[in-house]
Amino acid sequence: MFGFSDETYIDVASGNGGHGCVSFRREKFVPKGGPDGGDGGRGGDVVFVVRDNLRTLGHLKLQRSFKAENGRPGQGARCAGRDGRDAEVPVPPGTVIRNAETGELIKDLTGLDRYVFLCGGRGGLGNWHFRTAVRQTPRFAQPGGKGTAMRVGLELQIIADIGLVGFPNAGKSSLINLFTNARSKVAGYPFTTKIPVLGVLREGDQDVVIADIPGIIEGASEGSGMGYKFLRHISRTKGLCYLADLSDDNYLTAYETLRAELAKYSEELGAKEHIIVGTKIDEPGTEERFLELKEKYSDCTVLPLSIYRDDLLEPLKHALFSLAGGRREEGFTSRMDTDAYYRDEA
Ligand SMILES: Nc1nc2c(ncn2[C@@H]2O[C@H](COP(=O)(O)OP(=O)(O)OP(=O)(O)O)[C@@H](O)[C@H]2O)c(=O)[nH]1
Ligand SMILES: [Mg+2]
Repeated sequence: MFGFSDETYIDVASGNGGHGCVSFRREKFVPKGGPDGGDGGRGGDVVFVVRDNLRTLGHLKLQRSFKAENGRPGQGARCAGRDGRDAEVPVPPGTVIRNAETGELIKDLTGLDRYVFLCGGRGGLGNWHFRTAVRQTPRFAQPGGKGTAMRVGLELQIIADIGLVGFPNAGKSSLINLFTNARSKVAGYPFTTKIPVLGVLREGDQDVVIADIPGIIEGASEGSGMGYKFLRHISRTKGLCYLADLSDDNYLTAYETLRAELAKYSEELGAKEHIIVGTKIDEPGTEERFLELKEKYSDCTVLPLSIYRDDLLEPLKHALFSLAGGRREEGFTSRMDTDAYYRDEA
């Protein structure tokens, strides 16, 4: 199958705390100098760092294990051991941490720069902490706390403002290529797009991130075709753009079928704000079909599109901007590396 890196697992471990030290002050003119064992250092944490320049989880297939450093043991003369260095796990925006076995959600990193996932063990106390009036020579110290090790699943949920939804061959990739910097593969056969592609539509200082996902077919919510696997990528969009291919005989039912399929996958997805785009309006007989479509869904924004007609671009662009609610959310990068998807596909 295609290796789009949208799911992986890694092994992470925080560091053990350093042991406290047992030591007594031994100095020439200080007989019985008393306990002076220092504390152990803290074990390093496991920290997830969200990096805007990453687009996939591919790099985590090359390094699966992240272990923070152990704290160093304490030393004599009340010297504390050094704290262990943290282990940083770089992840792209939109990453979600899950329990590797059950798939249960542990943490959604959206909106965060850093997230301390596992704390290192605490440093053990040195023996000088344990001196009392009646126990002047404590020959023990506290051991360092143990770090935690576990396997976690990571999942990438693409953060796009608008998701394109359409049957295979409806013209989704053509649309994203026309409007954005994306270069999604276009061809006259179904399932050309095998992995999601993001593109940015920019005007002035505003931009809208659009996601092209593989075509959805009836039964997708039960796993037919390949769109299903990618529905979650559009689950966080602000709006959807349904494509109805006007040159196809199903042009009048496409929208409803697609929407019902999405609703079966998730009610929220089916209820998302949306517009309808009738594509390929340069083909013979499609003008009438478009009017029919527009009339049938008169309570919805229905717009025509042809990749050969520049006059239709502006109204659709406008509709896409208002669907996305103007400005994109804070904390999302506009830098796109769509090529990364292709690299991962290989
Ligand atoms: N005449 C005409 N053909 C178009 C238009 N837009 C797309 N096509 C053609 O329709 C075919 C499918 O286009 P794609 O953009 O690959 O369709 P898609 O929805 O991304 O398809 P999948 O990725 O397979 O789901 C290609 O042969 C395109 O050249 C259009 O506006 N007019
Ligand atoms: Mg496509």
